[in-house]
Amino acid sequence: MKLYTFPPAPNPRRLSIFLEEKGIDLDTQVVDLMAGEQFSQEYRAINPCGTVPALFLDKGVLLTEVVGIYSYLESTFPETPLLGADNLSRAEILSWDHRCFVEGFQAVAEVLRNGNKAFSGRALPGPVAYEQIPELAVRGHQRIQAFYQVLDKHLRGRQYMVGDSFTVADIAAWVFVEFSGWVKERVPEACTALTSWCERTKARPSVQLKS
Ligand SMILES: N[C@@H](CCC(=O)N[C@@H](CS)C(=O)NCC(=O)O)C(=O)O
Repeated sequence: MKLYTFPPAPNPRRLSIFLEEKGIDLDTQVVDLMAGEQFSQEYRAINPCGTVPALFLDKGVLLTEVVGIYSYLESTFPETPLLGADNLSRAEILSWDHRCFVEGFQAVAEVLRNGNKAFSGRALPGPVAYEQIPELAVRGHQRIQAFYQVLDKHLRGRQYMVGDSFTVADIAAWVFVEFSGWVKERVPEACTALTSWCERTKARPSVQLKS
């Protein structure tokens, strides 16, 4: 199996933390998004979506969604479960992972991709050249603030996003908080539960940025 990725980008970062937590070492090729390598013919032949991460399996199947890659790797490498140990916890963990993606990541992406000339004609990732809608950048800032409040409320009285261990729900919430910094947002001081959780998460070896 071979992983195509660009570690600094948020979706690849979710996967890097997952791999680090589980101690999985994959054959990896970096697709440099800053250099536009996702648009190269060579990469498009592998992943027509032109996104990272992507996991090419020995069976000849390509997985292009983090959640699908998680699912495959969790079954293949069951040690250190990060998707929950029972049906109910898995359902809650995946629900939070999804909320973080939709309400958190997409809000940051709305700001980044609609409020920055570098993404002109590339307002969404992928092969279609979507134009920017500046109003989405304004709305994105509001959505980020709203999602900080959601996470803060949820984390009151909790050590982790779900249950009593670190899971992909914590990974998603953490990468959202990190990614929100890219658009100069930060967790408000009044969000004390979210801030304490961030302090605990920040101390984990798996989230340390590699130089
Ligand atoms: N739904 C995909 C999202 C993948 C995605 O949007 N990746 C971004 C990096 S975070 C990308 O490849 N962007 C390419 C581009 O901006 O051209 C997943 O779950 O991984």
